[in-house]
Amino acid sequence: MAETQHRHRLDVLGLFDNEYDSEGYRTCSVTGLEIHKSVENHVKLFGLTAVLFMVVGGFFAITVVGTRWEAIGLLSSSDYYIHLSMHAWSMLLFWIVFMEVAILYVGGPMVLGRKLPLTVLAKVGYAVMLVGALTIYYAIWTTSAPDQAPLLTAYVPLPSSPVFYAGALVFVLGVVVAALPFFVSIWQEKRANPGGTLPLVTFGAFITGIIAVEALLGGVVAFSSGLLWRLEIVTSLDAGWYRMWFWIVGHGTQQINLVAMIVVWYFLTHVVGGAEVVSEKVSRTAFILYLLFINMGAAHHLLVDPGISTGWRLWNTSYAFYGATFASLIHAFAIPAGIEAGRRKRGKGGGLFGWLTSAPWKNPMFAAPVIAIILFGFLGGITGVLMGQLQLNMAWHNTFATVGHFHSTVVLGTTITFMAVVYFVIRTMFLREFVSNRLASLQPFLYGGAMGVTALMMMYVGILYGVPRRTPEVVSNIPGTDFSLSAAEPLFVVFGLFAFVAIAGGALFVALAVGSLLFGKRIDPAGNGDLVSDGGSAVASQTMAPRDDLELADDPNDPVHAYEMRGTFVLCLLFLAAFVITYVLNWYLITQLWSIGA
Ligand code: HEM
Ligand SMILES: [Cu+2]
Repeated sequence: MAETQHRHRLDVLGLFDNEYDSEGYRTCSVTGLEIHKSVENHVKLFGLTAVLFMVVGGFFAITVVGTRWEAIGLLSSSDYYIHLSMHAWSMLLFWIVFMEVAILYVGGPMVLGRKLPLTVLAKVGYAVMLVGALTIYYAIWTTSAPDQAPLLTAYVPLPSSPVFYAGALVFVLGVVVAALPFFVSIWQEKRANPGGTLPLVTFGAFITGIIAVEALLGGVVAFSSGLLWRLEIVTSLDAGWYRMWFWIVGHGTQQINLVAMIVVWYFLTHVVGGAEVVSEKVSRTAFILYLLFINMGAAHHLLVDPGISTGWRLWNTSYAFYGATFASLIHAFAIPAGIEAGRRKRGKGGGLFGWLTSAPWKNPMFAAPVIAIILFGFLGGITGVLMGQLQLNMAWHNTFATVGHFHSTVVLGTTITFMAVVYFVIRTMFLREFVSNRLASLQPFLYGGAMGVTALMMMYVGILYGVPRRTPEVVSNIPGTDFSLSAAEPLFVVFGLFAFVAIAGGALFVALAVGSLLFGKRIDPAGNGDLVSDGGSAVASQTMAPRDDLELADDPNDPVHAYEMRGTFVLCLLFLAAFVITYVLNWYLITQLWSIGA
């Protein structure tokens, strides 16, 4: 009783006041899941916090772009690095990681129909993450000589404030604590259901969780040794050693992003798009390949480091890492194939691409993940494999093209996908209508389209002109040299304009999310029928129900894999063609590099 009153007193906006039965459960009309309020409320808390951090990150995107577009030339070089550090930590760590904890709670206890165990730890983890984040903000914002703004990497021997390292350590530990309730819920499920197999979504979330813990432990080593070094308890720290440990977390968190994003792709395309899992075994095998090989990818950040052998670099970034690349290719086939076969089965196919043209494109919870799949694949995935290769890396390394690559992965892929999760949480958990359905339909296209062009321009100026990353001024002036990059100027105009449109698209997302929470009409708990018209609970339960036999979910008299997938096959051929062309082009460009200085 006391607890209920407490909750109501704090909940002035009525954001946490859904109706539950006496046990604290309610049935979701979209997924058919039994949702316990402990899970739902924590998902809301982490999700909402994530959006607020995106506001900060988005603000600093304005100043960063306004500086790199030298026609504007907003910031001085000392301020530039502070703003860039704020942008990177707000977006890549705070926006994304708070969302990821929410996604773990959805993929674990929510899908399993369980309570969130150890809610105290969830709250402590949340508070510790928040303290860590604010400490990092403080450290970055008050940077003064001899300390330098850390950027994302805080590379030793660049001295960053010890407060920064402490904040990073606190944040990482907070994430580990917040993830514990997720693992406990999986453990509880296995004890209650010893012979059962985890649902696909939960299985993927579990793999995400394991990769996360590995990454975060790497972060503990990197940031705590950085801290000891800055406190002068340790007098010298090997730069190469730090880089290796840093990239366990720096790259590892990108792998969490990738796997969490793929889990969401399965979840949303099934719930709102009418997809079905074509083969459970194949999709699960791909997740296991990630578990085994994906960490090796961290080595691709060390491809130009002199301290490690060529063989080590080649092995980790090529041979071993292709195990993970292969897994991505499997998902890249399995997800569209699931959409195609599932929709054909439901009579929404027709022709080669009828399953796509008839899809619910106006629904941002469908459109956003599909836009993400396409843009991530063509722009982020292909370039990642290219630049992860020893020779081609020489042309990409530390150029603006690198920034183009990772904005294609973490923005066009992860961020757009997580925006769809936020929309989903607003409609099905906060039970609010969007303040404008039309703008909500438009937003993923606006943001994805503009950011897609922005990322391409980053790649062009980097690869074609060698424009470096992380510098406020190159086009008009490289101090102490006659070397000129001014030929890149016209491309920077395109870059700048589209980047500002993309930022407007991000602002629209925030306005829709916050506006709908504050002013959106309340949806009747049985409402939301429009979300499931193409798929819905019956199909959704397929990815989410625990089962004893992996193929049980599929109707044996009408198996989904018996439906045609030729549209997906054509799309895959297109992808392959794009891959080959880009690959050959990059090798051609590298041959042109020899003429430097000739
Ligand atoms: C409209 C949205 C965005 C725009 C226009 C934008 C623009 C930029 C630009 C121009 C830079 C490069 C600066 C340089 O190297 O000199 C940058 C860096 C960066 N951005 Fe973004 N960004 C956006 C959203 C995001 C998001 C959503 C994320 C993460 C999820 C992100 C993560 C990063 C990171 C990690 C860096 C690198 C910082 C470093 O070098 O240490 N950005 N951004
Ligand atoms: Cu990486």
